[in-house]
Amino acid sequence: MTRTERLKATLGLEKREAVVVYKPANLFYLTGFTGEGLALLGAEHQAVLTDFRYTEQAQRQCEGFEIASVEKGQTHEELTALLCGRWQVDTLYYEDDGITVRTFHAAQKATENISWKVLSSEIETLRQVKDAGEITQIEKACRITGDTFERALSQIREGMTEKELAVWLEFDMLSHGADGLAFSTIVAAGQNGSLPHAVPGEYRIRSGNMITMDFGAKVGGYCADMTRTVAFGQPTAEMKRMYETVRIAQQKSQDAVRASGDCRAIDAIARNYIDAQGYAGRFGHGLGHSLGIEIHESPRLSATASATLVENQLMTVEPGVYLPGVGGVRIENTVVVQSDDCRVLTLPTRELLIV
Ligand SMILES: [Mn+2]
Repeated sequence: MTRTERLKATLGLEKREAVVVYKPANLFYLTGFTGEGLALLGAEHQAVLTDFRYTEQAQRQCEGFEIASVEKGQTHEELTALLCGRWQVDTLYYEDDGITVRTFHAAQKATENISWKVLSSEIETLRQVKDAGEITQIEKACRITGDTFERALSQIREGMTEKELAVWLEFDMLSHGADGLAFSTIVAAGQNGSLPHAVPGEYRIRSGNMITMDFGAKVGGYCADMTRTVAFGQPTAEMKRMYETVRIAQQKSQDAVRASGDCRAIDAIARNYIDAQGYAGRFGHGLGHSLGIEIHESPRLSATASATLVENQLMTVEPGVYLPGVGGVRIENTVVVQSDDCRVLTLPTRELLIV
């Protein structure tokens, strides 16, 4: 079954119904299209709607789809209405979290006799479990990311700014096979390490700093996500203790990742351990998230999660400890959920490295 066939089966799509797909990640997942436009998926017809700039690209990328291009002055919504008339569609499913209010109003106006139904997360649910081809892309992305980290260790210099190190990481990934970046690189040195999502700035790295690097390559449209904290020069006893706490929390919780694993219970393994070491409240984010076409996907490993893991989901496991005025430590691996355990795709050591 193709992905669109699976979606139509999940929805029980009837002859007079169609799905309109605007969200870029869903559009790419269902059609392979990376340009601007949308997909219209009927029970018997399916089309990618775009404009002149992407027509040829869509023809190359979207096998099994009719390619419809807007005429001059025509909106995508008017073209949608035209196809609905041709296909005798009277009901459209749409992503209520994927289009603007303006687009929705334009679409409703263009398709006066059509009724609209909200799609819940059916497409995202299909995306949760990855096929072999998707896992291969993420594995490649993780390999490139890990190799870049290994090379970065000999590049860190006294006086280098966080931003310079971030740019070095990004350039190196792109020079070694990454198609793009999975997200904006985080480099946080010294006290900045207490900000989980620090933006790399002009702070100059100096001896005694811990440096957190959170970054990832994108390959074939799929993301990698990795974090390591290293010591530049001798770390204090306090930083070493923080590091060991996070390292053990990461290992214990990662060891619990397997099919049928409870997302909340896995989070609790890391959280309880960190709390018990005297850092209660200093690990303020979830333990991990799924990833794929997007860097943050469902399910999540968190204190409020209710899902259980399924084989071939990709998860990050990334506990951290953050102490304002002192700094922070985070260790993050990307793993594939397997029936009895998980396969780790992030290969660099989790031991404390002093560079
Ligand atoms: Mn992450």
